[in-house]
Amino acid sequence: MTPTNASRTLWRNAHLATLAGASPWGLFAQGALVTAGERIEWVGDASALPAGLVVQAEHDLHGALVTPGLVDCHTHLVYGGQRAAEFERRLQGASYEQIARAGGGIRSTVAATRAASDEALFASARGRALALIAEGVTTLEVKSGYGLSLHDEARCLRVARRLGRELALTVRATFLGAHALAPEFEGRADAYIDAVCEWLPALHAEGLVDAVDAFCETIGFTPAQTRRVFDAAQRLGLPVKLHAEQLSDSGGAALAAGYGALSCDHLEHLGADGVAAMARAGSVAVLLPGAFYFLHETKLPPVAALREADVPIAIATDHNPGTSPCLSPLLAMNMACTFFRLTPEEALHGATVNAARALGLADRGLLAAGQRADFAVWDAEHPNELAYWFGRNPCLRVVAGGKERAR
Ligand code: DI6
Ligand code: FE
Repeated sequence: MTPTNASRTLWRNAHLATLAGASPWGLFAQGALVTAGERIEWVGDASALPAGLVVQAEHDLHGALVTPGLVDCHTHLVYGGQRAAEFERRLQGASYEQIARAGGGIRSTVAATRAASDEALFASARGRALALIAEGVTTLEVKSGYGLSLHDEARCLRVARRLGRELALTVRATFLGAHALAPEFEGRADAYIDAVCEWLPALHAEGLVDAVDAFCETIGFTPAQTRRVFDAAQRLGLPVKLHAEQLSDSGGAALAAGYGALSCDHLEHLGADGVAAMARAGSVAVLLPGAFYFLHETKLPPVAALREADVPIAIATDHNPGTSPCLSPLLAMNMACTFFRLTPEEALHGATVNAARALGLADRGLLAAGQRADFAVWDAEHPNELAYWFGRNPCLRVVAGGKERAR
């Protein structure tokens, strides 16, 4: 091992699911990990640990399962209020579209978000982030999209940045100004898109944007409007991703793939052309079973076609107050298996390495030398249990950037 100034820690007696290498799960039943500062320096079978290893700290994991830290690559974590009353209305027969068209839905959360103080937005988002971390999440994406003005979108993105700083986990901030039409722009969607495109350089200059997203849908924005947002992102060199084909097929995935999108998300109504375009572009398919479940959807995303085309599949919670008030990445993995028929191994890849890729992050999601030392320790005998239990949290410890998170 090369000399390092970073403090070195040995994690022994680990049942490793590295997700690296050719074997299923990348298992080492009697494994060990060596971390140096924020990175993994060595990982493998304990019998092969380098001779004469000098460490500053040592932890015995007593045979517990260790996986890469989970990556929740699609959340709308920062918002004011909640929408339990809308849930009740939907149970009485109103559809999500009807409520949205009547000015409820996203727009009601926009009003609550604008009315909330920075401190209140931070406090509620912090609580939600802690729930995700408690289930093994070490990297989190947070979208804006409930401010819908330059002032309020910036406030939400600053809260996302503050979450990353104060919770010592990686937060990727995605600008989703094109989430819904701001009330000030009623009947003037094109003018609103002009405004969104004007805000982006200012938000980017403040260091608030890692990627740009839009909601391309009959109740969202058209493909032509989405294109204008993506052109603005491209001018700044920012990567794009898209809420595409959630409620209907508007060709959004193929459009996004044309911009080299990191990911296309939802995708229940994705057709063969969209799959082929995503495969060519290397875009990740982010499946969001929480929203599928909570909206009682029945149209399944084309998982077999995505597999056939080698499109990487990721799984996320899509945490948001309207369609997926879910704070459990493990439940999302379970639902990806029960509803979408992913294998438990695909679900774990989907919540780790493929989710990292959906955020443009190549340094995490696997346990391998050189990767970030982000991992979770579980009370489980085999990694297939992570997608099996639901309503139980088997997470014992979370390590992010080599440091153990108090939980
Ligand atoms: N699709 C969704 O499922 C969420 N946003 C989106 O573009 C819903 C957001 C909400 O209803 O508040
Ligand atoms: Fe979403």
